[in-house]
Amino acid sequence: QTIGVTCVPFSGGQPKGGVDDGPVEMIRFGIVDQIEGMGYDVSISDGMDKYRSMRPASDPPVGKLKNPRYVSLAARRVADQVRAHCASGSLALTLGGDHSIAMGTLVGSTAVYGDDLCVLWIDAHADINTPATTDSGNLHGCPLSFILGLCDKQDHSADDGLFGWIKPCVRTDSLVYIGLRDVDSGEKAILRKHGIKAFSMHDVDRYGIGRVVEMALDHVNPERTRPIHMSFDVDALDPSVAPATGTPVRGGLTFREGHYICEAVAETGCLVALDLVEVNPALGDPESLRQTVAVGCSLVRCSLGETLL
Ligand code: DIR
Ligand code: MN
Ligand code: MN
Ligand code: MN
Repeated sequence: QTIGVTCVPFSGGQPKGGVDDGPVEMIRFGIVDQIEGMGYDVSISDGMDKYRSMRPASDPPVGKLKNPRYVSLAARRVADQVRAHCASGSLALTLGGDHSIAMGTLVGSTAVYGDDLCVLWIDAHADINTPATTDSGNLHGCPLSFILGLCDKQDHSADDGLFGWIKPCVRTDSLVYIGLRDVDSGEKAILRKHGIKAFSMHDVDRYGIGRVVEMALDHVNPERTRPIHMSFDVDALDPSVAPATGTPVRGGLTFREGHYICEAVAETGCLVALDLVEVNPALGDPESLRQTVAVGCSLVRCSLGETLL
């Protein structure tokens, strides 16, 4: 089995610099050697330097959306690279970068797996704002609205066709969340309206992570036969576990709960794409950075089948 790695040094989906250094720090920490050490072949997409140079000279907001051209260009490139990995039968591992790049990873994976694919979104946030509901204008809070096709016609006239290349490619009942605890009121309305399954930290407290993961998989993948794309925002973890991230929220997943999710997904044998995003090495002291990069790498290894025994 080959792991097709796409490094995306990109921060245009939110205002804090440094998250573009997430991939290089994970590489420096040894993620590629670690994956090879598990017996996988690794193939790395070329031209990761190109993401930085893609920033347009001028990129004024469209409606409320910030850096819309830059985000669109970068995500489009991500989509091509992830599609290529999936098409060759590799598991597509994407190292971010902020979460706006998931517009690209999901377009890429669904181009190959179609609507058989299901999505596990592990995050403190729902990332489902539309161009109309977003307060911040940060596109890392919006990727799912594009992927699910929730932007209404008005949103689209506002973005001038900029994101028109993203066709709805995941059904709302093929998506499930774990870890939510900071969801905007407009997002809550969207989740309710479309009946999107979400396990918040309240559910993790009530049922325990074991049952939550089982219920989440039962919802989108009852026979455990559908290919799984897991998009893991490191801010799903508690800030005491993953402090170096742009929008930390208290009351998150413990170290073990985060790893349990990855181990359980690995056990299904269905994982075809994994995003590990929002590691920001610029935030916090050197120890916070080391801790966050290390946990990012171990989440990846567990998702690829590393076990405790
Ligand atoms: C907020 C925060 N919902 C927004 N989103 C974040 O800006 O749309 N996503 N931090 O990761
Ligand atoms: Mn988040
Ligand atoms: Mn749109
Ligand atoms: Mn996110």
